[in-house]
Amino acid sequence: PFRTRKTLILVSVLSAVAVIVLSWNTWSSFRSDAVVSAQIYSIEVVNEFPHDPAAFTQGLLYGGNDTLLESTGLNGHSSVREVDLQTGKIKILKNMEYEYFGEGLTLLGKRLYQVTWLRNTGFIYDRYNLTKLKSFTHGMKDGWGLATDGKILFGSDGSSSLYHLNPRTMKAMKEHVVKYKGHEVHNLNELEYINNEVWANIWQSDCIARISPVDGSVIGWVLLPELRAELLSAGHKIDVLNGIAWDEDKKRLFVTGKLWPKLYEIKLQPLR
Ligand code: DDQ
Ligand code: CA
Repeated sequence: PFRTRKTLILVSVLSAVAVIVLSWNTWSSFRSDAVVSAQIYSIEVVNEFPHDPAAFTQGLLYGGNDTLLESTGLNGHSSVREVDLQTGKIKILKNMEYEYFGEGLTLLGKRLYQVTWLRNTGFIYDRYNLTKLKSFTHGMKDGWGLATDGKILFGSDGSSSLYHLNPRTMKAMKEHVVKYKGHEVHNLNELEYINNEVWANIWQSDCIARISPVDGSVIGWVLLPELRAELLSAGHKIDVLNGIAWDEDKKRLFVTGKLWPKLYEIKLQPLR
């Protein structure tokens, strides 16, 4: 009886270990599958709208009521503006001082937050008349993109970091390195918060990364080379894709680029 008891204990311990090992393997393969299966999307254009071809778009968001709020760059051409979606006409324009190069823009409550390139300086404007209310410094290495979930701000500085910023201090509360299958994704630029994800234009590419704000992992890629290609083949002197805006009410997704004469409303098509 002693032998059998010992065997029984051994068998139970071994099977317990086996269960733990097997479930751990299942769990890890489930986890790595989740990363590997990042969905790839192409796009379909649903609407085209005029866009100021002199706007070096650096920040873009939907302002409600068929308006867009936009930040433009280049020294001497930088601005924050409210634009009519249908006509592309500027409704309110605030030009910035020569020393500032406008970058990311986001709206939290009634305040518009804007960062600038190569100066650790940002500005807060009144959303309705675009009057400058104050300036701030921030906790990023540079000012590229901004977005918000309605509570905190997300920021990018051209590196692979996605920052969680405290809107009261503009200091970083968290910093995630954005990765796709373990590889760092650099050049994060203009941002947009869409359905619990942060979407980022990758500078000098025709790609948008869909990023989990929880850990910085890339959960999808949107590939849209045809927009820039079409504008270039029509002879337009344009720069890169930049500017994502989401209309939460009507679920409309808009993209444009630097010096692009058009702004596109697009829909995603999963590939494969
Ligand atoms: N950034 O948007 C990627 C942060 C900066 C883009 C800088 C582009 C500089 C263009 C300078 C042209 C001068 C005529
Ligand atoms: Ca945006």
